[in-house]
Amino acid sequence: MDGRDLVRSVKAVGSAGVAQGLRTVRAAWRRRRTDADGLPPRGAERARVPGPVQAVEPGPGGGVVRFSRSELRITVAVNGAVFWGWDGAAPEPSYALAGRCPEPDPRAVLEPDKDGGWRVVAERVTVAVSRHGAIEVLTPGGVRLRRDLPPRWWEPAGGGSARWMQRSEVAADARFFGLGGRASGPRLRDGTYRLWNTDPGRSFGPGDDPLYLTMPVQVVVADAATHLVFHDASWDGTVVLREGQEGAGSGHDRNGTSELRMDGGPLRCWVMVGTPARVLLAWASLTGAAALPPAWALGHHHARWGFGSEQEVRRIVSGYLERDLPLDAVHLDIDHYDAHQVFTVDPERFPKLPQLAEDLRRDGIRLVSIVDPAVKADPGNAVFDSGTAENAFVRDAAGRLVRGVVWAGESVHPDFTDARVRQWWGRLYAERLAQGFAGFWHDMNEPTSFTAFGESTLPRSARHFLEGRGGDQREAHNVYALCMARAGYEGLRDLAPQERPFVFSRSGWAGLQRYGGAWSGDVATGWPGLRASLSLVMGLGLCGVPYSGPDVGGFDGSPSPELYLRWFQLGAYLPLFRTHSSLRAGRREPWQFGTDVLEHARAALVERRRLLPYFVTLAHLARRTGAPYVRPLWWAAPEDRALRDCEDAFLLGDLLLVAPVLGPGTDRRTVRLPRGHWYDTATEQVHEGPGQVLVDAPLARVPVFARAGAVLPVRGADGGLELEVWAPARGRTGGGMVVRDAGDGWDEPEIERYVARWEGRQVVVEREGEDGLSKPPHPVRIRGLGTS
Ligand code: NBV
Repeated sequence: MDGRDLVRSVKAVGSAGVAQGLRTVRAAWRRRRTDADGLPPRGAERARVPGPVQAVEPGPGGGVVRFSRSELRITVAVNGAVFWGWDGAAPEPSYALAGRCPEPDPRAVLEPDKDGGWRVVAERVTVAVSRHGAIEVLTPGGVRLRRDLPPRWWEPAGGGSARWMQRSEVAADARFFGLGGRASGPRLRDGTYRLWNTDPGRSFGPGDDPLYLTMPVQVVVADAATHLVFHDASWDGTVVLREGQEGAGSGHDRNGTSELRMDGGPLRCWVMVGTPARVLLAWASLTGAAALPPAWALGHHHARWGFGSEQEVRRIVSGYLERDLPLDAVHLDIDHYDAHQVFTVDPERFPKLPQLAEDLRRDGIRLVSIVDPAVKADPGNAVFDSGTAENAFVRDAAGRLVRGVVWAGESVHPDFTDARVRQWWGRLYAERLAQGFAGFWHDMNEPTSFTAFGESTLPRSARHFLEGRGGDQREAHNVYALCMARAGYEGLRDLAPQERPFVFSRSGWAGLQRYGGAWSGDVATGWPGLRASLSLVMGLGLCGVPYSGPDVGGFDGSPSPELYLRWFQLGAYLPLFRTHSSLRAGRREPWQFGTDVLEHARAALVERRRLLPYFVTLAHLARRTGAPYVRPLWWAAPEDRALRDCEDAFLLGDLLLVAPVLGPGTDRRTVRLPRGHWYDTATEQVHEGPGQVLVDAPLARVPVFARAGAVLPVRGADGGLELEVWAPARGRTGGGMVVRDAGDGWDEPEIERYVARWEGRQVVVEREGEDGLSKPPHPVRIRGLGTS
C-alpha cells in the first residue's frame, strides 16, 4: 500500500479513518521490527551447482543420479507425470498434491545415455540428464520440449534455506500461459512475473503484477507438444519469460527462455506432456478433482459492498423479481458484520438475517457471505476468545501474537497451516449456516494486513506451524488462502454433510480447486479491466482452477452503459457470473443503465439460464477430466499457431465458441475459428475454420458459435431439459454429453451420451446406451438445417 492507497483506505473506514491510518503506520513499523528481530540476516552466501555426475541408483519409475555437489531424484508416475527433485527433494510433503504422491510407473527405467548422461524412458515422455545436470524433456519421438540448465543455489554461509535459480529453454515457437491469475495474459509475453500473492491495494488493470492468486505453474504450448511444469515450492519467486523467435528461413531460431528464481524452498518440479486435455487431466489427477459447485452457483449472482441493510437487499431482489430477471444468489459483504468482525451480524441493520435468507430461498435465491480471515484482537470478541483458547493465531519468533490491521482494527490471523486451527475455523461456519448462508466468499486472504508503507501482509518472520514442520511466512504466505479454503470446505462438509460446499476465494495456490473456485478481485472499471478479467479466468483454468469469474462492471467507479453491458455479456459465459462493486462505486443493477441495456442484459441473463444444463455438464467434466469450462481457442488444436496468439475469444466446453466484445464502439468483430464447421448461433450461418471471419456484434449480443454436430443440453421453456442440436457438416456425425445433477448433494449424476448424424435429408439424434442406440428421452430441436 502506498501513500495514496493509505488515504483511500482511511477514507473507506469513514470517521474512524484517522485512527485506522495511525494503526497502519504503527503496523508498518511493527512489521519491520518483527522481521529485524525474527529473521537471520542473510549475510555471505556461497554459490553452488551440481557438479559432474558420479553415480546412479536406479529405482522404481526412475532413480537417483548423484552429482558431486547435489543429487537428483527422478520418478515417472503412473499418470505419466514426471517428478524430479534436487538435493534429495521428494514429492512430499506438498500443499499442492491431493493426498499421496502417485505410484511410480514400473515400466519407466533409468538407463545410460550418450556423453556420460542418463535418461528415463517412459511411454509418453523421455527425460535426459546430462553429466553436469542439465535436464531435457523430450517427446516419445525425441523432439525436445524443454531443457533445464543445471540449477544454481546460493547458500547462506551461516546456514538456512538456499535461494536458487533455474533457467530453462523451450522451443522457438512456444508460448507461455498460466502462473495463476495474471492480468496481462492469457499469453504471457516477455516480462517478469512475481510469485507472491498480493493484494495490490487498489483496483488493478493489465499492467499490475502480481495479483492475489499466483502459482508456479506454466503451461507451454509448442508445435511438438504441450507441457505443464509445476515447481512445487511456495516461497517468494520471480519468473522472467522471453518468447523465442524463429529464424524464418535464413536466420537461426532463438529459443524461448524462462528463468525462475526462488528465495528458498525445495527445487523440485513436475512435468506433464501431451495434448492440452491430457496435460490438464494429469494435473488434476495430481492436485485433485475440482469441487463441484451446486447448480445455483452456476446462475447469476449479485453482490455489493455496502448494501447496508436488509431493506436494501430486499429492494434489490425485488428489482430483479419485478422485472422478471433471473437471479440465483445475493452476496453480503463486510458491511453486514458487526463492527467488521467476521462471524457476526450487525444487529441493527440486519436484525432478521435468517428470515431474509428464508424469504430469498423461497424465490430460489441463495445468500452468500464474505469471510475474512482476520480476527479483531479484542478480548470479549467471541471469535478472538475462542481462537485464543485454541492458540490459533499466528505468532512471531518471540512467541508474541502478530498484530496486523484490517477492517475491524487491530487484528490477528489464524494459522491455517495447522490442522487443529483449520478444524476450529471450520466449526465457526456453523454460525453462518444458522444465519441462512449457503455459500462463502473468502477475501483478504493473501493474507492482507494494512501497513502504511511496505508490503501489506504479515511480517515474513511470522511463524507458521506448516503441518508440524515449522517455518515462517516466507514459506506459508502463498499457501495461506489455500489452507483457509481447506478449513472452510472441510468445516462445511462436517457441518452440512448432505450439501456440496460452495466456497470461492480471492487468493490461493496450486490445488485450490479441491475446495472451490476463485474470483478476480478488484478489477478496475474500464475496457482494459474487462480484458484483464478474461485473462484471469483463462489463466486460472489452465492452472487447474476451472471455476472463476470477474466483478461484472468492474469493482470501482462507474462503467459507461456500454462497458457495463459488454462486461455483463462476457460474464454470462463465465463459470462465476457475478455483478459486484465497491462501497464508493456506482451501482451495478442491470436497470441502472437505461432501457436498452436492461433489455440486452435480460437477454444475457435468460441465455445464461437456458445454458444452465450445459454449465452443469461442464462443471462435472471439469471435475472428472480437469478440463476448464473456459478454454483458449488452441485447446483442441495447439499446433495452430495463430490460435495460440488469439486472446479475445474462448471455447466454452467443446461445443461453443464465445467472442466477447472487449472494446468500445464495436458492432462487428473478427473471430478466429479453429478447424471445423461453426454456426453463428444468431444467424445460423455456417463458417468453416481454420480461418478468420467478420461477424456482427451489435449491442444486443456478443457473437457465439456452435460447433457443427453439437448436441447441447439446454433448459426448455417449461424448465425441463432439451437438446439443441446443430446439424453436423454433410457426411459427418456429431455428438455431446449431458451430465445431470442429482440435486446439490453427493448423489452420482446421470451421464447421457448422444450422437447426431444425417439420415437422408434429416438429422437424427440418438442416445448411446449399453443396449445400443435409443430415442432421446428429451425434446430435440435441430438447428442450422437451412444453412448446412
Ligand atoms: O470486503 C470489501 C472488499 C470486497 O468488496 C472486494 O470484493 C474484495 O476484493 N474487499 C476486497 C476489501 C477491501 C477492498 C478495498
